[in-house]
Amino acid sequence: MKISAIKVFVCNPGRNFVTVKVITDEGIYGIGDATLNGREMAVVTCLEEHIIPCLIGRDPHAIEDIWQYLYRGVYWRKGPVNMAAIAAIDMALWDIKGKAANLPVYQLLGGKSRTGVTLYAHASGSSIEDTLDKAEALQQQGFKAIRLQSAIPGLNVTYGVLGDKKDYFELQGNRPLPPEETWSTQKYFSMIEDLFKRGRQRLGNHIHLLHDVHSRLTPIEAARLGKLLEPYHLLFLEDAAIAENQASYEVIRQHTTVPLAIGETYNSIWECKDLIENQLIDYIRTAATHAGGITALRRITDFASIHNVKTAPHGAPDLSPVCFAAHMHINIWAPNFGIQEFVGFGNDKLNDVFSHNFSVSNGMATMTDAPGLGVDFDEEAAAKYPYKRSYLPVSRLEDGTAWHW
Ligand code: GCO
Ligand code: MG
Repeated sequence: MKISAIKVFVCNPGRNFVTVKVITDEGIYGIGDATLNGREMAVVTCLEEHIIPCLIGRDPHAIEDIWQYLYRGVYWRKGPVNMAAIAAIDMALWDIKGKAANLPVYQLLGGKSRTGVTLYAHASGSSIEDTLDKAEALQQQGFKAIRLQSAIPGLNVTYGVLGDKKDYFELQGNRPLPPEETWSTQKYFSMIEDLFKRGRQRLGNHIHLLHDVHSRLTPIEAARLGKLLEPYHLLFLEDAAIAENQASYEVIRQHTTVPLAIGETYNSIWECKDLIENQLIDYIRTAATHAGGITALRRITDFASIHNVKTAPHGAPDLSPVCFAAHMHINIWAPNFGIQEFVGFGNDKLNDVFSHNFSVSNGMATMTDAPGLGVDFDEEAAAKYPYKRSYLPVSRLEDGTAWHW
């Protein structure tokens, strides 16, 4: 079998997605997700101009060699653009291998370690009351784990809070220039404990609660938050602070037993190596699309497992259902799987473009035994939803200082 062509598609069925299709001379093709929000076209150019010409005529079964060829073989390693491009090729090759073997990808990884994938859903409200109403509705749908986020009184906008928008696609789908939002640590601290205190009172002790700080705190502030939230026993606190300096998580760890999670923006194992090796985190949140595909995620997963770190792959709406499918296969296999983030695939346009074989019931995702990844991409449907330049918001402190994501 040989790779005969590779096509790249950019479409916007709600928000932008970059999808790769690797086609072989035997008619089997594979699909991969290369979406890098706010920098989509950079990945398209990387693929079309620099990567695809090197792959035509190669054996698609040589997944590891192609991965190393694209990673080690170039002078410029890592980086989000490069790794998203490698990731999409890698996912597509696993899809092809599964289809050729007539087996779902998880069988090629080692088979099932569990019957289904436990999900955590999002409750993001315009007030604590609104967040808890949403959380209660999710609990009634059967979700066993819920992320609580609430608007911060005194700030005009709080990142991720839907307001009058029906979903994240409507909230973030089309912003031709980056909106700017204001952050205040002081105001955040005046709300956050109440959210979890009232959350526990209303939702009970059996539900897993989570929270995402979106890296707005410094390590010592994150340590304070961890201590403050200890009585409400979170499953994890996510992105409590930036960890470009991985050792800075020692500050948080020294002060609190709140389980810590990080990694959704990481592009390689090297960005989480010290965090994992020194057991400074409890959950690693790397995504197949951004960390180099299934091959790379499998390696991070195994490395994490020997240091008591579980996986909790990123599952935001800026990852396509192809990435979600890749996670499903890894999650079903991984001995140290923790939990999968899930925001739902309720958007009709998205379902017009991508078809998939997973379903959700009682807070768990399961999938059929379709060969490969079990997802498909409709080129004609995608053509109806052209790319639109779009950005995430930029965060500033109240005095105008540019702040962390
Ligand atoms: C998450 C993420 C999202 C990101 C989004 C950016 O945990 O789901 O932090 O909230 O903000 O992926 O597009
Ligand atoms: Mg996050």
